Amino acid sequence: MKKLIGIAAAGAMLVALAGCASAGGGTADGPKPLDELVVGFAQVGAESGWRTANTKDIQSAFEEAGIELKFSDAQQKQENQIKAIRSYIQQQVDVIAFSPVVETGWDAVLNEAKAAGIPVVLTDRAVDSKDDSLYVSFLGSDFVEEGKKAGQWVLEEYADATEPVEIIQLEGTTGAAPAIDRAEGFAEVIAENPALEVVASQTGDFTRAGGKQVTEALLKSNPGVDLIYAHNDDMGLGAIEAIEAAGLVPGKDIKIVTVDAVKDGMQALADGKINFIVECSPLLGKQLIEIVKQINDGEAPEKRIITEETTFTQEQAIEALPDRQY
Ligand code: GYE
Repeated sequence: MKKLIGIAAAGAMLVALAGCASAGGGTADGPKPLDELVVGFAQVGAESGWRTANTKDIQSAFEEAGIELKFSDAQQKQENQIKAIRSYIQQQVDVIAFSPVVETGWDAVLNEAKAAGIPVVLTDRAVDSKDDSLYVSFLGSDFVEEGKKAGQWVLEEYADATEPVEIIQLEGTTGAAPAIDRAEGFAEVIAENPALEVVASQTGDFTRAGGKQVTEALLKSNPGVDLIYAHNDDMGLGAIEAIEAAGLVPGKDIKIVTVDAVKDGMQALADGKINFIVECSPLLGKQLIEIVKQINDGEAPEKRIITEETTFTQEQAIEALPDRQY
């Protein structure tokens, strides 16, 4: 009898969940066939090698799954992303997924999606909102942890330092989750050794050109710099160009630590121009498909799905490079 009640309760729950799904773009009659599902994806832009790999991976995962993907590139502007999300709401897509360029300022548009009954999935970057009912799941890396891993390498590298170690930080896009969190994690760890000092910190907007320009200027005002911590590979690659142009040797005269581990970054690491890279995986496509399917099936996806990632030394980069897909 007990068992029967259990089954009845489970049945009632399923009905309730299916109700949620219908409010969320599925049909009241149960899941839609995959080839009838439509997902709108509002991408940040094409600012880095990471982003290009992320876009490719998402597009091919949808193609493989046979689910229609409407894709837009916001060129790193929040207003463009908001416009794209509004147009997806208007088109009554089944699910909206997006990677918020900055953390704040999303409540209004996400409330519109909620009112329209369209579930929202955050991929890669978080929003800073008190209302976590505005999205069903957040899939991506733990950026604070990435900053800590970068800081840990610096801490060990300069464990015996008696003189001050001058560090320049190249920040990602101002207000973006990975810029805020990678700075926070790094600062927390290097605080353990007072010799480690961030003498300058400026945004290079996650681009190679930005990293180069900022480094050029900061090398002039900080000629004694020992290390550059860049929030992504692309800015680190820009820094390499600036360091070489100044007649210095990247990786030796000035050490470089970055985050991402995309192919160009890994090549520079293997070549000895970067000293350490913390991996941040852009391959979120397959997991996003799983989340979309769960929503379509009336199941509640996990609220927070954290990407697994590692770190690379120069030796490890030489070994890993031949199999690197992106
Ligand atoms: O590290 C950087 C990109 O949000 C994790 O955005 C992403 C970051 C990535 O531009 O290269």
